[in-house]
Amino acid sequence: MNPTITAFEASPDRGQGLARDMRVRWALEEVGQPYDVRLVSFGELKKPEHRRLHPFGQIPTYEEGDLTLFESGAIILHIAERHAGLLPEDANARARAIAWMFAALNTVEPPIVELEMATILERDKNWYQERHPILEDRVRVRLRELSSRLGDADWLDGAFSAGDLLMVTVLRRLSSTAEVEKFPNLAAYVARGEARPAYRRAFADQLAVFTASLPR
Ligand code: GTB
Repeated sequence: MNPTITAFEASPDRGQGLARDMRVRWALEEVGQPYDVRLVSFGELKKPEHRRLHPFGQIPTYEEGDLTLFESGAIILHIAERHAGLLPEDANARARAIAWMFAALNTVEPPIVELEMATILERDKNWYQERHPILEDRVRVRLRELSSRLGDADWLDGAFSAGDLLMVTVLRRLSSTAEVEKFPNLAAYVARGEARPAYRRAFADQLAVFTASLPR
């Protein structure tokens, strides 16, 4: 039986692949695992039926037989551990790839989300003009460090891994800014991720949800 994931019925990004179901779709495409999608409204997210799957009332979730998971990182680690293609066989290389997964989610994503949230929710507050450049600086510090580590390599540690998959989706969250483009190697890294056939299939599938919602 195929696993089932949840995704927004109407994603605020209008199908630009910025919601976190995109990374799960991409991982499933990379390993060649077909999957089903259950679309949920914002109202349904907070209902008890959905909270039984996700305590915080969010997407994505993952159901496979009697296993239910939430948290995109945990879902991708689960997929990567059960299928070939997203984690190296060598134990040390595998541990390093998992470290990059954590780095994407715990070190690089938080300042990006903080900046994004402030831009969306705090624009009219009297502290915004002072706080915004501070948040931008925090993002730039991380991007500079990441750029320096990546250098002219294609991927963060050898072959493409779940660490790269997560890092690319995290960096894409800056797509409404010009921050990544200030680091040409990071811009090329994101473009390399986006060019992968599995990424393109995942992107097309989530975009189709938005396209289908448009009036005919
Ligand atoms: N840590 C969790 C994970 O990694 O799975 C975070 C999950 C999460 O934030 N889910 C969001 C959600 O369900 C969707 S992805 N939000 C609804 C709620 O909390 O009520 C965040 C997101 C949403 C939309 C855009 N966008 O449109 O650009 C980008 C990112």
